[in-house]
Amino acid sequence: MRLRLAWVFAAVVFPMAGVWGPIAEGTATERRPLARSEESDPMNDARPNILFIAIDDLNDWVGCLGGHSQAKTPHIDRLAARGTVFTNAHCQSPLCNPSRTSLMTGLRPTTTGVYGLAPWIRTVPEFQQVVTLPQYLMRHGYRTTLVGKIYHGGYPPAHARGGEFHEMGRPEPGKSRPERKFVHTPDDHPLMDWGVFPERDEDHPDAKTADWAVDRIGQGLPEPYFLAVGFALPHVPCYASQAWFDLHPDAELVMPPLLENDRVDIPDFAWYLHWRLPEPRLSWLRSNGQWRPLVRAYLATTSFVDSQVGRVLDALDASGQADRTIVVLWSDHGWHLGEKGISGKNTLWERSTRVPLVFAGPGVTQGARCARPAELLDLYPTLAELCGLPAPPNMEGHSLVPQLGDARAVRAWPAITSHNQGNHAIRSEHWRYIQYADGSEELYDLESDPNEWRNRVGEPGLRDVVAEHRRWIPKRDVPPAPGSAHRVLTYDPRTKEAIWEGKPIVLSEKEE
Ligand SMILES: [Ca+2]
Repeated sequence: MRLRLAWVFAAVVFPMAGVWGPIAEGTATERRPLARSEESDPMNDARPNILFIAIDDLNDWVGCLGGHSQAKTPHIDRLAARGTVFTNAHCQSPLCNPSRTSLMTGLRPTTTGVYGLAPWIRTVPEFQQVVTLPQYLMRHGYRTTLVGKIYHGGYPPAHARGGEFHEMGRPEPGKSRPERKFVHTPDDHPLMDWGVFPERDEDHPDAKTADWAVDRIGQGLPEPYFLAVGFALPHVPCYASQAWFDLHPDAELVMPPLLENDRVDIPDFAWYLHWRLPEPRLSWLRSNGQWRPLVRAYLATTSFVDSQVGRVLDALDASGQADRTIVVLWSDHGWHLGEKGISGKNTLWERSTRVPLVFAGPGVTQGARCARPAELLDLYPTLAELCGLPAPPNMEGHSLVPQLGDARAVRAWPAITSHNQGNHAIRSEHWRYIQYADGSEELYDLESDPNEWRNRVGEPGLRDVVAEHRRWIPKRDVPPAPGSAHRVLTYDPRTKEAIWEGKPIVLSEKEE
């Protein structure tokens, strides 16, 4: 009982941190009838459907990206084989809410000021009327259906869903928590847990999400449709049944490459981006014998969520609609599993920013791999173009259609990731350049140093490289939007004071 109370308390204190948000409650669906104007487009018969699959906190540990030699993701890999996989795709923010807000609006976090786990974009005065991807598709006759985690933490709030989409699936709740946590991290945050649970795959909330999507596809969605299916794993808690752990035996586990003292050549400001987090540091994982179990659980839950992706893909194939359906699969950001001394996200390094991004279906080259930099906010204009719709206005991303036709097609832009005002990473094909709010910098040669172990920013021979990357720092770089909370960092260059979640940062209190 005490544990349950603790979890209720934590859910109140960390309302935006919940993996199983209000979406997962109840069995009904919320539906809105189609407006007449939405049905009148005579082109609708020719427009492809969109199956939009989101995975939470999945880094490049998938077979087709090769981020971990033991990743077992046969279903994502088969999707990649029948489409184009972007091997250099990056999130716009290394955190759920800002990354998803950016993807769904086509706007950078530095434009909206949405950097934290709050606010919901519609509460930001300037963006109350912003047209999201589902809304844009609705205006062009698409039936829009969402299930699982698409926006962060149950956004939009239940009272504010009108006009956002036609229907939101509310699958039967799965068994989301064991009786007792397996792992007790320093603050014992309810989400920081991993282990074998539940006993049966079908009881996991992600299986319920897949069930709902499979049923809906089987019933025959009115075409053209946009069906968004959002899975919660491998976001913590990393729970899956025994079979998925058996697929990744502890004795054979390959641990991620690690350089001791990796951070000696990194500015202190890098610590400020993830000053205090529920995700434990590597030092804690090691001293508590939890590093291997976490790596194993991440691989196991990734394999499990891959199997649920497979069920949805099978349902699409069985529907007879696959040849007129674009499938896009993405993750909102990556995850550290010990690299650079931490677990979790909230950094501007490759481990946090690199994401799986796969397109398949009409207009997409099969079996292609594109190494050009791609951004998640490219999805909105890309899907619009693939569907033959007019180019949506005010997009900050760029359509990937040229690369979906020819993976070698040149791309003029790097991928940019920002985390709170003033902190940016610029990822080109060859380099990663980072600039923090206090002006400190990093530069990595990803071709010779894929683990980003050697910060080369001070080398005289690389000044031109630094200058070329610096010019991509977003010109518009706004402070946090009203209502910002959770993971919010501000910096005052006059006083040199950094504030983390409302409290001044004192460097000597750094927790490594
Ligand atoms: Ca996430």
